[in-house]
Amino acid sequence: MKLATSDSIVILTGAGISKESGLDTFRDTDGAWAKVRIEDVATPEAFLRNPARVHEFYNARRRRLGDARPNPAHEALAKLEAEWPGEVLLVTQNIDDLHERAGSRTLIHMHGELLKARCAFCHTESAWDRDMSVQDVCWSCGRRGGIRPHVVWFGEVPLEMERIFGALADCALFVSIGTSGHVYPAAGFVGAASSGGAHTVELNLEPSAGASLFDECIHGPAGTVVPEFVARLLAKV
Ligand code: BJW
Repeated sequence: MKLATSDSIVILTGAGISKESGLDTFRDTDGAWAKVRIEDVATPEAFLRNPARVHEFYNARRRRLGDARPNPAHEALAKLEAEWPGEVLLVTQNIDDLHERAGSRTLIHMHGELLKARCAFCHTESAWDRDMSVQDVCWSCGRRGGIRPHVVWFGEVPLEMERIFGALADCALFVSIGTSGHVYPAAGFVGAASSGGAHTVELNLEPSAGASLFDECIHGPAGTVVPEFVARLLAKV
């Protein structure tokens, strides 16, 4: 891998990076989608049909955040951002706050954040760290029943797409960590980065659905392979 220290890096993370912190992935045999149906909790239609069921799913996950701690993979990415001379943009599909808690600052939560709420009526956002219910009243418009998790469900447009695709077109290195490569547009980032001339690397427990699209694949637990990969990059500085 030829990389100058002034080159920019884009990193994509998915649920696999938080697995060793005690949070569930989605598509592993013990993942969230083995316990609940996507159609019941992760679509706008599910929220219209049964908002209490959707709140129950996200309330349980929000409560579990308190017990989770950043692991060595989150910490290594924060160290990379702090020490790499070029730009480092971290794009996460995860709605947990483990990257922030590890110290990452240049971070996009493309699928939203568990610790924020949004009003379906007036579209304003607010920080939110407690259970959510259909009885909650909007802090801005005062209406009841529209408070929803600030997350991106199937059929909704992920956040900050223009900024992400701009960074993918300009980066020299794209690294995908702990994601199965089943969900678009994130699964298409490797193609966008390759088209722009970037070297592409997958770090995942096992080959993802798009593994053949990467220039280099390293398979193993994120808590081990990410710190090793970051050390390899920082040795160039
Ligand atoms: C480890 C590990 C360890 C385990 N160490 N690794 C047909 C074709 C193409 C696209 C579509 C299509 N039909 C519909 C679509 C679009 C749709 C889509 O992609 N569907 C597919 C299922 C086919 N996408 C959308 O609707 C998106 N919106 C959209 O496309 O808008 C249009 C548009 C886009 C761009 C510009 C303009 C317009 C929205 C997608 C929303 C996804 N939402 C969810 C839930 C909300 C958040 C939440 O509840 O948390 O986001 S679904 C869920 O999947 C969640 C995740 O962020 C996302 C990705 O999952 P992830 O992170 O990859 O987890 P897993 O479990 O799948 O994989 C974990 C991996 O880790 C595994 O590989 C393990 O091996 C590994 N692992 N332990 C390292 N210790």
